[in-house]
Amino acid sequence: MAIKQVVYEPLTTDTARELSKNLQLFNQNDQLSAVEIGDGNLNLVFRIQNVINEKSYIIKQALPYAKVVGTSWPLTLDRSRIEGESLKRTYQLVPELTPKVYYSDSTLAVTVMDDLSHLIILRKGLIAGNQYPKLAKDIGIFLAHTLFFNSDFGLNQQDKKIQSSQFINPELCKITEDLVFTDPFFDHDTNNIDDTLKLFVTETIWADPALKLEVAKLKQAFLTKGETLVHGDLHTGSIFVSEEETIVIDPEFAYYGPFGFDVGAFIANLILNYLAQDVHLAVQPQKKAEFQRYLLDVITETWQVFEQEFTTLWQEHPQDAFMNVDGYLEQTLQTIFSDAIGFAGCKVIRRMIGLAGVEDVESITDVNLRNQVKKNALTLGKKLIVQRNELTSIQKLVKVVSDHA
Ligand code: SR1
Ligand code: MG
Repeated sequence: MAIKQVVYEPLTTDTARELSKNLQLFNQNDQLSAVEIGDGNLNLVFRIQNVINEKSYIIKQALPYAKVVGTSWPLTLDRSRIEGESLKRTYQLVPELTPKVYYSDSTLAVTVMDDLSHLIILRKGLIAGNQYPKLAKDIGIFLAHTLFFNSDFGLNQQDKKIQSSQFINPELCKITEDLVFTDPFFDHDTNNIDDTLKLFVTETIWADPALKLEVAKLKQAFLTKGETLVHGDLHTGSIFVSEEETIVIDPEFAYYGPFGFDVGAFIANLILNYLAQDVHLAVQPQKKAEFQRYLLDVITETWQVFEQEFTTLWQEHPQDAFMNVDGYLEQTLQTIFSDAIGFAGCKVIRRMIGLAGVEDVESITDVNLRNQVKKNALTLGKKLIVQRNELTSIQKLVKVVSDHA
């Protein structure tokens, strides 16, 4: 059905509309609207809609550079292939939590998928103080199924090796290695730090050798633990939600990495929203307390659902002879948990001082209030990294967050 495009060119609204007709997503005579709606750091995103019956699709196209910086930062188009393959694999495992891919083309670097415009990006929903009753359960299930069934525990070990070779993603991993695990911990020119915060960052982060040692270990885990196919960028901007639905998008950073990476990313972004609510909801103390309690409950329930579901999958679909050995499951879960807390700490810190901030915090216009949130986040991120092996239960983790001032 598709017409193979041999040369890459960035789409325009006109060529995106034309492509959707060539792909027979619509009839030739349909009147279509096309709008570029991408607000992320890297890609073009077009929404193509039949103006009469409102049927619509998303065409996502990778640009050959990082949009957030410009053409001076070239970036592989292969991330589009990775994203398409990851979405298709995830759709096999959790179809209700993933957009369906209708077409992908690695030359044009496009992926055509469900339009999710009836949902809201979770980050925006949380900033607005909305609660999503299904979120924790859905993300717990998403994490358990994707992480288990792409690992040697749940996938034939030969198949896992073949699959892992399809997700070699060096350039996108390098972004994470630099922006999450390296640059924020040094006085690096990619960092984005208000002058009034620089002394605090110097003393609290850059001059702390014990912190740096722990970050070095976490970076090493990111570099070497090819345990399972991770989403690779599971922040609250990568999740669409409503009260009834949760859909995870945007796995262009997917690669074979540590079990705890996605878990940590999700927790980190909930923590950042929690800290930012000190300002956003400052004039509504009761709503603030209630909403922050909700965020902690989401963290708790996500982990509990993940743990229960992972345990069930471990017992029902074992691929390794050792999986019924006493203590193996418990030790695996404990390692996932402590890795996740450490990764969460790194992600909290990178969003405060690194290249790409988060709207939850950056939308605080008063620089003093924003800096106070950033200071809280930096010291909490540090605690998570250095105390990760002592935080041996979800209750202990949540207490560290709620006790932190
Ligand atoms: C240059 S890309 C900056 C960040 O945006 C993505 O969402 C990733 O988190 C990446 O680190
Ligand atoms: Mg993204």
